[in-house]
Parts: sequence; C-alpha cells; structure tokens
Amino acid sequence: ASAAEVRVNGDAIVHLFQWRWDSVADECESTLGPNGWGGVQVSPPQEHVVLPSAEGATYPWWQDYQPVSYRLDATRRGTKAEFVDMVERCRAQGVKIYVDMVLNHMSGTGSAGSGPGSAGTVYSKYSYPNLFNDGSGDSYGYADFAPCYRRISNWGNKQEVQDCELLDLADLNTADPEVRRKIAKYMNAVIDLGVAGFRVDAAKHVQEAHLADIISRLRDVPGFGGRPDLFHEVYGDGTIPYTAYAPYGGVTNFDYQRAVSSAFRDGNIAQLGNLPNYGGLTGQQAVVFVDNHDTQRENPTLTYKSGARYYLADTFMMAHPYGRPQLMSSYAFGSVHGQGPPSAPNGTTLATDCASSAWICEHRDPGVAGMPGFRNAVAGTGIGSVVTDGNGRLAFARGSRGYAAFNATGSTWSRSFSTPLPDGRYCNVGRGAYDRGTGACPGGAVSVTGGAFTAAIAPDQAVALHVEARL
Ligand code: LM2
Ligand code: CA
Repeated sequence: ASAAEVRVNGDAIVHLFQWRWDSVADECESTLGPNGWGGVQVSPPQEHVVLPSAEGATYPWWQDYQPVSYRLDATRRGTKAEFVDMVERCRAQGVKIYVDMVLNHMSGTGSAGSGPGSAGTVYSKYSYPNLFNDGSGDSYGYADFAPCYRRISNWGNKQEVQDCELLDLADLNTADPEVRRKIAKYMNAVIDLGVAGFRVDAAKHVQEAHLADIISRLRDVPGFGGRPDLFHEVYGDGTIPYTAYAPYGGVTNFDYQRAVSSAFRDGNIAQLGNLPNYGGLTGQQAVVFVDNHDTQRENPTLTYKSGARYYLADTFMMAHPYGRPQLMSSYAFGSVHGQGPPSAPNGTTLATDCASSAWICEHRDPGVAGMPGFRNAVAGTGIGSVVTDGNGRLAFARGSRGYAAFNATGSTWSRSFSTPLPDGRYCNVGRGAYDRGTGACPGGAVSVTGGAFTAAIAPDQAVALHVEARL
C-alpha cells in the first residue's frame, strides 16, 4: 500500500499483556481497529527462559523478562509466522505493534540459571552463544556484560544503577559498540517485519548516551513510515529523573500513576482538570497509565479488582489531553506474584477468551471501549469549561469537539452542563463504543440544546460526548 493508503489511528496504546500473537491479531480486527486504538504493546517476542516451577508459580509471566537470545521463532505466545501475521493484520487496521524491548539484561540466577530457552538455545548466565541462529556467530559472553557483575545495592548512585545488575540479571555492557550493534540488529529485524515502536524495559538502567546510539542505528518503519516510536520505562527519582530520557522518546510517568490512581480511589478528582507536569514531564513527553503489569501486582492502588472506580479512572485518562495513555489489559491473577497467564501443560499460552473469567480485557469495558474514539476526535484541543461539584465530581470540554463528565462518588450526579458542543444528539461513548457503520450506541443518547445538556450520571460512571459520534 502507498503511504496515503495506510490508515493510522490515534495515540492510545493498549497493553495486551501476555496475549498470544494470533489472539492479538483477532483483537485488532474485531475490536481495536474499529474502536480506534493506535497501538498494542505486546509482551517480549524474543526467546526467554522456561521455568516449569519458580517462586510458587508454574511458568511465571516474568520468564519473558529474562531473554536468552533474539530468536523470534518460539516464545510461549506463538511462532515467528504468527508474529508476522499479527503485525500485518493489525497494521491493516491502523494499529501499530509496540514490542516490549528487553535490552538492559539477559537472564538471571536461581532456577533460571541455565538451560534451554523457549526456542531450544542452550545458555547460562553470562553465556548466550547463538543470538540470532542466522549463521552470523553473534553471541554474548562474559566480557559483553558490564564489569560490575553484582546486584545494584546503592540506588542513590547513578553509575551503579545503570552499570550493575537489576535483580541479579546479567547486565549488558552497552558501553561496547558491538553490544549496541547486536541490540540494534534485533530491533531492526522486528522493524523490518513492520513493528512500529518499542516500550524500552528498564531504560533507566541503561546510560542515556548508549540508548541514543542504539536509536540512531534503527531503520525507518515500513508501512506506517517514519521513525520507530519509542517510550522508555523509567521510574524517576532523585538519582535519575524522568527527564533524563525525554530527549530519546516518551517516558513512563509513575508520578502520574500514583497521583491519579489515588485521587480516583479517594474520590478526590475535582482538582484533576488542569494537571501539573508530573515528575517534570510535559504532556507531550509523558506516557500515562492508571496501572501497569508491575504496579497491579506490587502497588495495587487501583486495578480491575477495584471495580467501577478503576474503569472510571481509565475513562478520565483517555479523555484528558495530558500524556499518551497506555491502558492495561490483564488476565485474572491471585496472590502469587509470578502467576502466569492461562497456559497449556507445556507452558504455552492459551488463546485469549474475553468471555471467560480467566481474562479481564479491560479495554472492552463499557467505560473504556468508546474512549479511543473520543480521544481521536478531540485530538489537538485543550481543556475548557471546567465544572466541579464537591471533591468527587469533575467535567470539562475538549475545545468544541468533546465534553466529558466524571462522577467518582456513591450518588447520582444530576445537573445541566453548559457545553461548547454544537446542538444535536450525541452517543455517550463513556458507556460503550459508538459504531458508525451500524449506528449502534450501547451507551445511550444525550441531546445538546441551546448549548447545554442535562444528565443523571450514576455512581462511578462518566458521560463522554464528541462530534464524531453524533447520531
Ligand atoms: C521491568 N522493568 O524495568 C519489568 O517491567 C519488570 O516486570 C521486570 O521484573 C524487571 N524490569 C526486569 O525486566 C520481572 C519480575 C521479577 C523477575 C524479573 C526477571 O517482576 O520478579 O525477577 O522480571 O524475570 C525474577 C525473580 C527474582 C530474581 C530474578 C533474576 O522474581 O527473584 O532475582 O528473576 O533471577 C534474583
Ligand atoms: Ca544496565
């Protein structure tokens, strides 16, 4: 297809955590493309350790954060052919694939100390003899790892945080241009397949100049065109601020995550109209989220387990212009940190079934499904006409293209809202996606007359109206 024929959706990304490649492809066609999602973050596609039993879990999800080669041909989520098919089917829907890129480290210690990986490569910590299986002989040996060779102990020392081992994981010596060449070789291999972006895992643990050099080696994206779109996973602090990584792409904003999640949990949202630059990041620089795969386990302020209030926070995140939203989409999990996704006895992941209780599929919730459409319709507008009522209620306009109201209290919010929206009948996309083709509007209609509408917003629900969903 020529560049003009390539459809591109907006900036909203959903993390289909641990989904099989074929399930992601199906979801792009059935749901993500039609609802206007711009991207999917997929779990790492490179060969990883395989742990039938570790820390109380069978095949823990975190196997994937211990790569043993850059081979794509066998992860628990499918084959290389299935990966390629996914990239192409999602692209046809305007949905970019973002690869979760583990480049700081390889495997760790303990039960993952050595063995064959998911594609059969024999490895041990500091020894990865066959990185590409392409006859190149590219490998990593002991000298390719940062000379610290021990776990990070002083988190107040930048050099140690970047050049010693995170969680005892073998820390790649990115000071060496040959190491950077091999990392970029893998990234270019997936770019050539059509991957359009990367979530850079543990970016804070890699020196900024080394990341800049790796990025400079990347090729343009075929299909969508342009430079690959990267965002860096940085848990900013006094030693290494978020802003250190802003010159190299988007940056994950955990300060936003903590502030916005607790504001919703506590019913204290009236202050969220004009958001500060959390962590020093501007809205253009920040990637924002209510939870991610780590916080939902380790710091669960709000997750799917919290119910409607959680989904309301996601609705807000999608409606507000600050940051690029990244929505978590989970499988159900209990108290074991490493509990893996629904799997076959051999450790390969089962197809996603959003109708089963084993998969949560937050992105299909009525509070979320219509919001990429809202976001795409109001892109480029600011916040106006802010209304509050007590601590738990907030409404705002997005230029004259959209309007949204949030009720984070236990009682119905009934009132008339003045809005810059043109008069007309609108679908409430805060309670379900609007289907332009069929005109289906599960969220119900709202009429704007004389520059105002009246609504009775149920507890922990929202109203969201925009000009592309006029009935
Ligand atoms: C990340 N971002 O910076 C990921 O978002 C996070 O999920 C990863 O941790 C981490 N960094 C490394 O990529 C997960 C998980 C850990 C797990 C690691 C590596 O949260 O529990 O650590 O992946 O698989 C496991 C064991 C740990 C052990 C380590 C190394 O849980 O006890 O440390 O492997 O063997 C001795
Ligand atoms: Ca490092």
